[in-house]
Amino acid sequence: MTGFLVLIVLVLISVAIWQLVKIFDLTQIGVKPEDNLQIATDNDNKVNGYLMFAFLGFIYVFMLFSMIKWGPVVLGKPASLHGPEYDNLMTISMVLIFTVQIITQALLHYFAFKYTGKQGQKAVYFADNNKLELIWSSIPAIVLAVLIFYGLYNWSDIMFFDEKKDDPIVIELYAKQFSWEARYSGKDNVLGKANVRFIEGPNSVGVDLSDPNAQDDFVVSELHLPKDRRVIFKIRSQDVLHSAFMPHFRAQMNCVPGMVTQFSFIPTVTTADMRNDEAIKKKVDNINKIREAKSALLAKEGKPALDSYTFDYLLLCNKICGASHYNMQMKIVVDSKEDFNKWLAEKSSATVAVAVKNDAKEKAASSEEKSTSVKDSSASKVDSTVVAETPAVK
Ligand SMILES: [Cu+2]
Repeated sequence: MTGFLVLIVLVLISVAIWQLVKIFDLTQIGVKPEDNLQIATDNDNKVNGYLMFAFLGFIYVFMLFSMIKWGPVVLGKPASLHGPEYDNLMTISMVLIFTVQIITQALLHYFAFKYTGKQGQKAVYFADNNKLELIWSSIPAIVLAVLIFYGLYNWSDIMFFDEKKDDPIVIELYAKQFSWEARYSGKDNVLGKANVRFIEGPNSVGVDLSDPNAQDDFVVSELHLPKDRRVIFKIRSQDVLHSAFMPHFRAQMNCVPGMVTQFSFIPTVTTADMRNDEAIKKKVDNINKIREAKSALLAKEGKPALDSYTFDYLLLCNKICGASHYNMQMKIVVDSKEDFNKWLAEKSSATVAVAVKNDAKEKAASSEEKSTSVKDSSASKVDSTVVAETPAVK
């Protein structure tokens, strides 16, 4: 692929040099018009006019082809309360763009054909026309203003919500190269303070264990959300800019080191219901067909087959944050209220504070065991310097 790109660049550079030489030739004094084949004849202009039409046909055909071929790849129905409004804005914008470009492309190419150059014909000098300018400035201005106001209205509707309504649950999303962790606020529904400097051992998101609110916090690597209940995400990053992207919920927010950003939505479709959705079923079948074909090829090479795919919501990173950015994802499960509460009760016992205490106990026990060994002191020193240096890594 790189070789092919280099080849194209070289060809384009040669064409550019060839054209520059031709222009240089034309500017030389003493060239007689009759030996100059570089000036376009009527026939050349006619050919160019028809080529314009051919190009118009090409872009229309390619547009239709793309819509039919890749149209089904777009996301299915939204799984959040604000999703349909968001999709509406997207649909209106796309319909407008399609309509305007179909008309303007046709006009542009038709006029290029109609007014092809003819020998001896001079262009009309046309300085300005206030009426025309008013029309082509005000129409786009009005249309764009309507779109922008509608977008702003949607944005504020999504971003400004009543934190006390809908019995919200607070969850922290912690981004780092190249994985996600989610911290639940536990029974008090208040997240304890956290700082990158507190990261050590099982305290992987840097919870401040002296904070009373942190005592019941727990960290998971699979995000569970309750259906029909508001979820407030508090988003942090350990190292670089990431972006928390939950496409099925039409949600995205930057994760910025050194600050907490926020996004909130109400999930409306459980994972089980989404798996039964006709459009999703079709997609899953399609993906599995591709995987089966690939597995058959792999089997020939004696390699293991690919797993079959089942639908899951995903939290993805949508900022190119490093080499393994593509693989920075976390599974999201939307549960019914009952299932979610069951899951929450199971997880609540495994809090960060307990994990840290257990870890400390284990360490103390193992260092007692090792105290007979001579190498022990140096080993634990190495360990503590690594931890001390971790926060400085940016
Ligand atoms: Cu990332």
